[in-house]
Amino acid sequence: MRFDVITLFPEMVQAVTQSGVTSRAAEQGLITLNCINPRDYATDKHRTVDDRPYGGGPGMVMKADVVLSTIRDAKQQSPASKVVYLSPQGKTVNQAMMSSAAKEEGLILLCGRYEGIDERIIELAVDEEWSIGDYVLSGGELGAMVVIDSITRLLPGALGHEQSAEQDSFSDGLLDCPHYTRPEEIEEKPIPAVLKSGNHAEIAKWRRMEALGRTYQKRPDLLEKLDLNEQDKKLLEVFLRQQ
Ligand code: 9D3
Repeated sequence: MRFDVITLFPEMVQAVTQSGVTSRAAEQGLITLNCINPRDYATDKHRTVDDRPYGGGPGMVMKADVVLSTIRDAKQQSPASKVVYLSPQGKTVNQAMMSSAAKEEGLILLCGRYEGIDERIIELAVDEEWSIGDYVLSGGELGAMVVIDSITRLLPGALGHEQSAEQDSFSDGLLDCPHYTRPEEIEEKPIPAVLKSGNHAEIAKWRRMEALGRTYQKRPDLLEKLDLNEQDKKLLEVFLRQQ
């Protein structure tokens, strides 16, 4: 999958290719990251990318002419890619949106800075507008990095151990079960005995029960969206009885 990121801070976004799953995916050629700096498309002596807002007020706005030229060049490099503008006004991303985006050939991720971009850019050249949550960031770069990370781990071969993406929290609409490793006991807290039983069916059942129980307790909103089968309903009852 190809990511073209339009950003005034390319070094910030390039960090995704320097650690972890996304770095390995780039090495393996599963993803390509190409950063395009709008400053390179400014035509004046000072390479101006922003200007004062019409109507007055604080802050600056990214210029339509400069950003449109940048997007046009990105589209020329990646004609099949959707243009996504990261912005607080966008649809809040979720795992389903990441899954569907992972099937695209590529994405052109447009990162705003200052107060945002001239609205006409959105009307003329943006396909979708995405937010990463209801809090204030200083620009779209962290949003683009979140999107790249989340999509990359869904690409076949990116995780090495293939089940992990499926087992992730949210892939089946539930939170993950708890995890334990050595030591077997710490500060008088042992691990749950079932995990040492060697009974893999019992372990799977226990993990499912914990996932259902924690989702009920921590994220009831997620559980409300699911239509639990009879077995899951029983497991949740057992979990709640044990609390
Ligand atoms: C404090 C400035 N705000 C005026 C009321 C508006 C505003 C402008 C620009 C708020 C944030 C930003 C920059 N944010 C992003 O570019 C951004 C973002 C975000 O702030 N929150 C969640 N997702 C995203 S994606 C891009």
